[in-house]
Amino acid sequence: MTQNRNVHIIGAATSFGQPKLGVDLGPDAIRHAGIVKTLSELGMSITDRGNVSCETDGIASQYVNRKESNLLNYNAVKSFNTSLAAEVDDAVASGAFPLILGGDHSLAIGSLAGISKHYDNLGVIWYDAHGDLNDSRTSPTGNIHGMPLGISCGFGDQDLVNLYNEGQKIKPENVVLIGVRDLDEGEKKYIKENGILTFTMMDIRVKGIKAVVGEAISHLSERCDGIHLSLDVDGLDPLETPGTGTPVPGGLSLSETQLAMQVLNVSGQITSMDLVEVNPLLDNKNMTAEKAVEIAAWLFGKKQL
Ligand code: 5AB
Ligand code: MN
Ligand code: MN
Ligand code: MN
Repeated sequence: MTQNRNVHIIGAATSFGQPKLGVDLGPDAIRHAGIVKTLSELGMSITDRGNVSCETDGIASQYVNRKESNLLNYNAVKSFNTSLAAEVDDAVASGAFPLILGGDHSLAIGSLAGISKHYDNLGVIWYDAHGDLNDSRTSPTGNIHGMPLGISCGFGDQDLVNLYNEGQKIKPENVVLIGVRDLDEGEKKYIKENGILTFTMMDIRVKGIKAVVGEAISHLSERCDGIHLSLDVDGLDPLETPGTGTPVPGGLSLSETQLAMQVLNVSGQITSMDLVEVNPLLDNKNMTAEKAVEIAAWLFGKKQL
């Protein structure tokens, strides 16, 4: 596979999956940091499809509307992701590489719903401090941004599992976690029971990020017809990317992330990407959005010199 140079940027301006203000401004912060110009200069053909948003009637600010306890902003998350899935589906149908800018990570429910329609066996690399494998029973917070990978694997609220099209969107054996260091008990159990290939920060310290990403790619390319990269900026260390709602110390450095993206670029296997959890209201002079642009640039082939 070679890199698809036709990139459609889709802003997922949502904050419904968590309680902190400002993560819905992430897509525009990444635009201000120069995503279109940077990727264009690398020879990509960029279409910015603007932001997907949805009518909420103040649902987010009231932080209510639970379907059942422990699924906060349930209706808003569901309606937002249904709109997002349609937009992403349309981008993939047109032959483009969808680059979804977030926004909180609950948006992956919609992005994976739209993308997976086009693949028989979509692989997913989840680059994150967290597993995002909770459901309403295991979640300590009720925040749906801690659940999208579980939901996409068919675990949890069945209306969210069946969002946009029926059934689970990805198989747990087609998932690789990279950078995890903050898992809840239910997530640990889910990973063990489903045999999800997991590289914790300790594994990365032992093996090195280059070997880890190489293993992830060889695991997935054997069995998958496309690979989605879902990159949560809290996978990086908060020293590098402070503008995010759930920072966890001891993460990947920017240069390790550069190496990871360059290995993925050389593989030519990545067919779509989420770049999520950038919150400019928690940031220092938009540096996290600037790092997000750098990360995308490395994935799309930027070289050191
Ligand atoms: B993120 C936590 N596991 O479920 C939960 O940032 C944190 O998308 C989730 O990775 C973090 O609330 C979700 C404690
Ligand atoms: Mn995270
Ligand atoms: Mn996440
Ligand atoms: Mn987060």
